[in-house]
Amino acid sequence: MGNYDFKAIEAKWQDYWEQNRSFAISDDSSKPKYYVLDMFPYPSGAGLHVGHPLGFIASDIVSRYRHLCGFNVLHPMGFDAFGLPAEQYALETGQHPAVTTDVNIKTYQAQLRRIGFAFEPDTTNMRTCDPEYYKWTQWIFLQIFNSWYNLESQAAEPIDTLSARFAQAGSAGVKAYHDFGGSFSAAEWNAMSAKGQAEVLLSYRLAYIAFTEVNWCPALGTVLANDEVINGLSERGGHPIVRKPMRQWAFRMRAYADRLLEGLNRIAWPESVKEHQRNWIGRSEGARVTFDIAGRNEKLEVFTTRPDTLFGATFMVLAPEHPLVDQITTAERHAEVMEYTTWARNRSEVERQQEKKISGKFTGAYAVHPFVEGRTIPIWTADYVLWGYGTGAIMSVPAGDARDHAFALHFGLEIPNIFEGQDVSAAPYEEKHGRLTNSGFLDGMEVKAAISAMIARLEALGIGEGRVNYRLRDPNFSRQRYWGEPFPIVYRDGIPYALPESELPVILPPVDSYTPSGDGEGPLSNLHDWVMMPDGSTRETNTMPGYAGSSWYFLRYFDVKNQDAFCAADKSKYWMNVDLYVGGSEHAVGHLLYSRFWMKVLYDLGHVAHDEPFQRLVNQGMIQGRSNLMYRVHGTNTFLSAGLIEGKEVDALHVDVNIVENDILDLDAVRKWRGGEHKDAEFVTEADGTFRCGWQVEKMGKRYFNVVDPTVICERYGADTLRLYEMFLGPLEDAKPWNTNGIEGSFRFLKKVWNLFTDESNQVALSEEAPTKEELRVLHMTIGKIGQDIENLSMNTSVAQYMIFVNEMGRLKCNKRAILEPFLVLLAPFAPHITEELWQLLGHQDIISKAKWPVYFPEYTKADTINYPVQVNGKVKAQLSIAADLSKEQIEAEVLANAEVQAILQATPLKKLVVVPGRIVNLVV
Ligand code: ANZ
Repeated sequence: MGNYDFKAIEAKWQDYWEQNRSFAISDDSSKPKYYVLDMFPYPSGAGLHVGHPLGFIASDIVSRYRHLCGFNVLHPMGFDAFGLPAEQYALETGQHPAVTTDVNIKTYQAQLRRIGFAFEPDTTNMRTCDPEYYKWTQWIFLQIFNSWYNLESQAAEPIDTLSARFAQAGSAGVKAYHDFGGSFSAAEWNAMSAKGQAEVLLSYRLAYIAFTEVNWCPALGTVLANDEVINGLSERGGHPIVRKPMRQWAFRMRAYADRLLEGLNRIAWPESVKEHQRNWIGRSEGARVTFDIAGRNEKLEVFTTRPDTLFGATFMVLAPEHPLVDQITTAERHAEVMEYTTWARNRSEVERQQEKKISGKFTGAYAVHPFVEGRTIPIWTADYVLWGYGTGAIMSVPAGDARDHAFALHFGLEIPNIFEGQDVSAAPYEEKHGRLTNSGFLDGMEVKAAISAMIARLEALGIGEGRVNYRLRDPNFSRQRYWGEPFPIVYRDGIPYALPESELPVILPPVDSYTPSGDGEGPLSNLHDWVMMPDGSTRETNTMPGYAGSSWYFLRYFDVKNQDAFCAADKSKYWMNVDLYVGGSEHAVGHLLYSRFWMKVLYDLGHVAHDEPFQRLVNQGMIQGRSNLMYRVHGTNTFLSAGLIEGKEVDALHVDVNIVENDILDLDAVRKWRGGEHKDAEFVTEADGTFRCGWQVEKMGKRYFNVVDPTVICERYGADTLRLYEMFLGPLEDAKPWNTNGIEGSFRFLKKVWNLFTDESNQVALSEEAPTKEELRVLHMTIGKIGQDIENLSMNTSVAQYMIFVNEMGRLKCNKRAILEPFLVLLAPFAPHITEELWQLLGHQDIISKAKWPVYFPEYTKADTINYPVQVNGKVKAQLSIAADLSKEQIEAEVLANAEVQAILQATPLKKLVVVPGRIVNLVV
């Protein structure tokens, strides 16, 4: 029995892989490629805990497996390095975010290296905050800025093609996704000043400036995206959010709504993530209907998915932000209504949609019902109607829509029973069809048909049309912060212009203070000399948001050193798209949607050959912490072991899991813990002298003292044990608690593997004998199972199979090279260090990482003999071992010739013999 010196072994091979660049990608594009990607980490000050590498280990196993199968594999790992936490820290401590980010990255790199990942060596220092990198983030932004969306070709095109069309034929023939209010002829266009033209183009560019109401977080001094706001509070820090109009960059991502939906059908993602994106995009078919306003010239336009319910509309509602509110509200109501809209605009969207807090005001104005002679409909404003959706105005059908119904009830408005003989007040509204029965042309129709008939009628009258609406908003793309990419944009005369490519990157300048200016402008606006350009133009002082660098990083990994392009076209054609993407489910509609959008723009402009970045997505589950608790008798300084607390009034205190082993507290350590906070406490132990802790599962985090550092585990048990154990914890996609107590099992298993190959002097001593069929059977079952498990990312069951294999070898007393050598290759993706070492000891010149995955022969897995239970009148009386390749008749003959069977038949004659080949023998006597 040898000595498994994992520390020396792991250090040796980590150095070897690094020095020999063992996992560098090759330029040989004749080889099949495999691109396996992890969501790259944001390097936080706390470092990695054992939960973080879970996905990385799974992807590393896939990557090492693909290497062994002969693929050109790319498994990169860089850093998402711009972002709020580093800036928050800078605000608190004055330390430059670049400095703390660099320190954190180095910690991460050291931690990751210790786990023995097969990362592509050129990628492991890629950082989104590196000017070499963000030069291309800025470049891609300019690509988006310099394009427009052509609805005819359903693609982005360079903005020059649009100006050319305007110059030739004016705005009329152009079908674009835009927000330009008017129209112009070619002559008018050509007569416009350069500024005038630039202004018009801004309404067409895919990146544009909007003064939009945003989620402004005073405490963080920044604007947050909708998905960064949870229940009216910032996702980070839980600070309150107010609505504030602000100069923002935004993308016309809505133009891509249908393509973003369609693309989902072509990718292998978890159905839940796809569904999340579909809901986020929120395509809904309906109609726009235009109403006259009694006694006024203005018209009121609504969006409805149920135009067939028009006869049931009893009031109209405008969003508080709707400009018509101010115009149509009658004089005597004006002050009251304006007070209301001011209040309502500052409520968060979530609050506004909660039915409990119904609010609204009557404007005093009326709309005219288009079909019912003399019927007018009161117009209200209420905050349950959102300005950003549809037209920001609705027709309310209390008999058809739950929110409208609740509103009508609240304000005592008319609720007509428009159903035939049904009591609508008690009806579940979504299930009923809110439609007036005496509506003539709709009578007796099903909902779908009625909707179409109504749209046809509206179109014929010129007061409405069928419309598709999307819930998706154009996302904001700017922050009033320091630690992000500067925009390659300058303003002249209030108009933003792109800086020439030759001026990229626009370097983030140093600042003295990270404090936002207070009025919402970011710290860069304080740098007068930087802001003012020599030619009098001024720089954009916003920076790009957190998702800028992560929206395209997967395109850089295979060409990190490229100085001439964000990546070479032939390389992206070869490497994209990502074959397997592993990451957390929290990015479902943020990062994963933005990346798809960027990819599609780059595709339209001809920069990449694919329009979907990630072919297969897997969300790894969260590893929760397992906290330890110690119990203090209430109001005293006496702690009781967990077995002694029954009937006592105790307070549970978290204690550092690192000074607890198998739930037994290290009493010396706890007295020294936290500066000796408990040095005078009394600890009452169990009869056996141990002090036991309680435990509970919760998030892994500093404040629960349940953080386990992977490096500590690697030092104690080794990286191979850590890798194996993380996979063994359970299915990759499940949430599961970390429990250091269980790790011994994985460690013992690897020691067993070591001993299977080595003798007392740590020399490998394998026999050259030919394998038996039984040995081959176990080997090939293992080959088949592991390969399939890795493809299915079912790594926890692989670990079980390894254990079965090693136990079987023990049982069979097998130490044959022909069996054990291929097994090492099978184990290598999970436990790369120990397998490298044994492989070398076996005399191989090349490393195991360059070996070949063993070929699977299913025929070996078939057993030589089959064990048949022999039933007599339904009861099992004997077991017969019969050769597996016999025919039914041969089996019958064997059964009848058997001594045990003959003994039975001596007593009673056989009536019937039934053989189910491969399964069972039945005798009826
Ligand atoms: C009349 C009606 C009758 C409606 C009925 C529904 C049921 P989706 O499917 O989400 O697109 N709506 C339209 N714009 C709105 C806005 N800005 N804020 C709040 N609500 C708005 O839902 C569209 C429906 O939501 C529209 O159809 C409209 O109410 C409402 F029995 O019109 B409906």
